[in-house]
This record gives sequence, structure tokens and C-alpha cells, in this order.
Amino acid sequence: MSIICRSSPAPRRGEVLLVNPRYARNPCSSVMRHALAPALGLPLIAAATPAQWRVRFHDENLGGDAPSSPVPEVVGITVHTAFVARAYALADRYRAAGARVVLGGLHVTALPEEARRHADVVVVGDGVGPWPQILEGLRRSAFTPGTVVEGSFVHPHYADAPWPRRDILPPGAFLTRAAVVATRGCTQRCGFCYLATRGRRCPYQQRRVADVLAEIDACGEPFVVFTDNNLMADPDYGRELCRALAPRGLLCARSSVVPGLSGKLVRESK
Ligand code: B12
Ligand code: SF4
Repeated sequence: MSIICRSSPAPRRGEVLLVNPRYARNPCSSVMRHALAPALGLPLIAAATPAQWRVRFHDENLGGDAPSSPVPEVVGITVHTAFVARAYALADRYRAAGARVVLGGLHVTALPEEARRHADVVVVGDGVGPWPQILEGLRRSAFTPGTVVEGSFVHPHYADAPWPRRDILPPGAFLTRAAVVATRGCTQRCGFCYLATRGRRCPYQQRRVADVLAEIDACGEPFVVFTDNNLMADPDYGRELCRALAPRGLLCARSSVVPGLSGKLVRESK
């Protein structure tokens, strides 16, 4: 267990540490499920970070406890419900050591009031759009602790987001680094799903198929995992994507729920 104490040296100016907190493994699921492909929230935030900032990335599920030193100027932590306690504990420790802490992700999007006690800034919704201004504002001490920033899920359109920076991921940690998101949101609104959180509109968006293919090609991996909420939500889009992918001979995995999914579409999407 690493310890951060108040006598730690001053935070390193111009450095951003992005942390994926540790989460308990589901004993019923295979080890491979966790080593399959990365989540893309923090690689996207890294891609939105202005060039004058140095980005470090730490995934506690791969590299043990998040580093206690050097203390960065800003710490960005992604928060899902499954690891919210660990995320808040880390946030409290880094703030005590003098870093500015930004929390983002699905859990704080649903419960920003809970999260703001542990953060300088809480981002609701998309983090890519507001991230550069947040860094600048933290530098100018423009935020009172616990400020909630609303990132839009509409502007910029997901199609205009930068590609995630997969180079920040530790080499060899995943079976493939080609986790790809082609669509955001979902056409359904199941009551239990986070996409149905009251007041949080996450419209269904599609990226251009050519852009998705270019990103996959740039990964240079033989195995692609689509981590969309529901890749086949629009069967026509799913079909277009699958047809475009077919000549590449890649092994593709995806999750999707389509009411009335036709056997033909399943075969086409193999
Ligand atoms: C990949 C994935 C996994 C992988 C994680 C792999 C890894 N190496 O970490 C594995 C298979 C291990 C997994 C397991 C589980 N998962 Co999962 N998973 C996903 C999945 C498919 C993709 C995540 C992703 O990359 N999203 C794309 C990124 C770009 O979106 P994002 O994270 O929301 O990030 C944006 C914003 O939130 C914000 N943001 C996010 N982080 C930050 C940080 C900062 C600083 C800022 C400023 C902004 C910001 O900006 C980003 C850009 O817009 C999502 C579904 C989905 N499409 O999101 C489910 C999802 C996250 N999983 C879910 C669940 C329930 C689980 C499990 C609990 C399932 C189970 N019963 O075992 C476990 C728990 C373990 C865990 N990690 O929490 C739920 C979470 C619901 C919730 N309220 O937290 C989701 C949403 C699926 C669903 N629809 O139910 N999962
Ligand atoms: S189909 Fe899946 S992603 Fe879409 S709303 Fe329902 S649970 Fe959420």
C-alpha cells in the first residue's frame, strides 16, 4: 500500500496523471474478460489533452496501486459504479497531497452531487469537449472545490472526437489494444441501463464507417473488440460496418441487443 502524506513534495507542474482505479474481479467471469481489451474513456481524455501537458496513465488493475510520487499537478480519475469507493479514496489522497482532482465517467455522471465532495471538478457526460478548458481553469485556480462541469453528449458530435491514445496503455497488457467504439448511446432506453439516467441525454450517434476502419487499420491488430453499448442498434449501420470490415479478415467481437435481430444480419456480421 503506497501512502501519500501532507509533507509530499510540491505537485509537478504541467503533469496530468490519468488513473483507472482497481476493481474487484467477478469470480464468475474468466480472467481473459479483463485482459481482453482496454476501456477507452481515459485514452480519449489523453487524446484531448493539450500538447503542453505531459500525460501519465496508470491502471491499478495492471500495475498495482496508483503512484504516490511524484504528485502531478492534475489527476483525472474515471469512475464506474463497480469501483466508486476506490476512486473516491484515491481522489481524497491525491487532493491531500496537493494535486487537483477531476472525476469523470458513468457513475459521477449519474451522481455528481455525491462525487463533488471528493473532487475539484466533476465532469458530467463527455469529458473530451471540456477537458482543455478544465486544465486551463485549474491552472488559474478558477474553480471552487466541487465544481460540476457539464460536458455535452451532443457537441462535439462523437464522430468529431479524436481517436483514443492507445500509446499510453502498457504494451502487452491486453490481448488487443483495438477496442473500438463506432456508436455512442443506444436506440433503446431500458429502464435499468445507465443510458436511461433521468435528465442525462445521451443521444444515439454513429461515426463514419470509413473513420472507424481507418482507426482499426492504425491499430494494426488482428483482433478487434467493439465496446459499443449496442453496436447493432441500427441494423442498417451494423450491416454497412460489417460489409466494410469483411475484406480485412479480422476477428471481431461485439456486444449488441437488437429486438427482432434477423439471422441474416447475424451471419453477415460474423
Ligand atoms: C470495456 C468495458 C468493461 C471491461 C473493462 C476493461 C478495462 N480494461 O477496464 C470489463 C469487461 C472488465 C468490464 C467489466 C464490468 N463492467 Co463494463 N463496460 C465496458 C464498456 C463496454 C466500454 C467502456 C468504454 O470504453 N466506454 C467508452 C468510453 C469512451 O466512454 P466513457 O467511459 O463513458 O467515457 C466518457 C465519459 O464518461 C467521460 N469520462 C470517463 N472517464 C473520465 C475521466 C475524466 C477525468 C474525465 C474528465 C472524463 C471522463 O469522458 C469520456 C469521453 O466522452 C462499457 C459500455 C460502454 N460502451 O461504455 C461497459 C460498462 C462500463 N460496464 C458496466 C458494468 C456493469 C460492468 C461490470 C460491473 C459487469 C459485471 N457484472 O461484472 C464489470 C465491472 C468491472 C468494472 N470495470 O467496472 C456498465 C457500467 C454501469 C455503471 N453504472 O457503472 C457499462 C456502462 C455497461 C452497461 N451498459 O451496463 N467492463
Ligand atoms: S439495449 Fe442495452 S445499451 Fe441499449 S438501453 Fe438497453 S441495456 Fe442499455
